[in-house]
Amino acid sequence: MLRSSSRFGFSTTAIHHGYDPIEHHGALVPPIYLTSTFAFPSVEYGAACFAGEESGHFYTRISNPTLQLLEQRVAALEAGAAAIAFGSGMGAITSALWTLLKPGQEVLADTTLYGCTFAFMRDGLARFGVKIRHVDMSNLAAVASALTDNTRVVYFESPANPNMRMTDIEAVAALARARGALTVVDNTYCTPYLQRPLDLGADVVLHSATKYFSGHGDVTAGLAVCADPELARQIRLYGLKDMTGAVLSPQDAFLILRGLKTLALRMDRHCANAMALAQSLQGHPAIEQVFFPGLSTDPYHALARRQMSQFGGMLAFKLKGGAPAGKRFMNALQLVTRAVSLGDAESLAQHPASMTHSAYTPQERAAHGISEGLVRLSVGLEEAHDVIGDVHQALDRSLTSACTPAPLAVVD
Ligand code: 3LM
Repeated sequence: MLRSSSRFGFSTTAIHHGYDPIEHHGALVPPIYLTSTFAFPSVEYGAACFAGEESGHFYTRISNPTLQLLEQRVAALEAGAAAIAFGSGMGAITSALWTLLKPGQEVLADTTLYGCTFAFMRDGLARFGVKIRHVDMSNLAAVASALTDNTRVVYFESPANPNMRMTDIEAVAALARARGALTVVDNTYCTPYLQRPLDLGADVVLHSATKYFSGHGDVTAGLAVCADPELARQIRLYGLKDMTGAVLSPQDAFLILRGLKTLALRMDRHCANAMALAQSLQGHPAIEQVFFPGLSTDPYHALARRQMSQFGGMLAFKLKGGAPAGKRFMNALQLVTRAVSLGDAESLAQHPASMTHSAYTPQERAAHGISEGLVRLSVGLEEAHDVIGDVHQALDRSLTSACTPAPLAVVD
């Protein structure tokens, strides 16, 4: 049965890697090991597990067969040596960074980050003596001069949440490596189906598996994937086991394993729908600028063509009428759901300044390129023409002053 991904394509790996039904009573679908603890055949064996001399499972906060299968599959999909599953994306981010950093060391982070990641660095890491500096990662000269001998971690998202700025992963990872720093990339927006940062020289890839990996908006989960198995071991044994305890439940691991089987199919549809919507928005009288790397006019288009296999399912735009027009637009939506998160079957719209990026102060948002009027869309799996129709009617209504929320349409 299939044990290694090297010979097989993305979906074959996502569906089969690491599991042989014949070893599990013929069960086609991997069983859920719904247990918090594991019996030891002898006290000596238990002691050897704790000493790291035996690789058996002994407590689900450290490892569990259902989580292990998920970890092996995601490591194979990201071309990593090992992965660790977590109870949320923030669990993955905090567990990895608490493990990698010591007081006195520095993180060099992109200017734009998901709001809670930014807050974790500003309020969490900084409080414990880690210095955080933000630099525009699309400016390679600025990155080179911002790196110091104390820089331990270079951290970014590409495309960045919410404004779709992009970073040249290969170039930044090479600069970081030359100064002895580790490159950590949040690959949530792309998934390994669209982009594989480890292949481009990154050291650690992080995911909110709550998003596309799950794909159905019914679970929170996270993953860290490392090029170096020793780094993965440290993140598991310090970051996960002792520092955050952000363990994933085996039932939720099962849901992510199920989501992975259709990831490629769903991403193709998300990408096609987002491209169709982005193209339809160009030149709309209500819109000042569309941010989507698939548009040939986008400043990151050439980089996206090089670094990603398609352009993703996320886009953002700025309305000419600023934040008030953005609110009118969002309240006029009838099919697209007003909600944070992304990567679900349903198209979702949110206002970063008051929602996902409200942890930034208004001054920080201005300095970090997150405009108050920006609207973000996670383009779902509905028929593209239905999403386009709803977004356009809401844009048309945003040009007038009506601001009462429209009830979501019941599709019958
Ligand atoms: C959101 N994002 O709507 P969890 N990394 C990235 C993310 O976008 C997120 C995380 C990590 C959103 C969540 S806002 C309250 C809702 C790029 C989450 C964190 O811990 O699984 O939510 O992942 O943009």
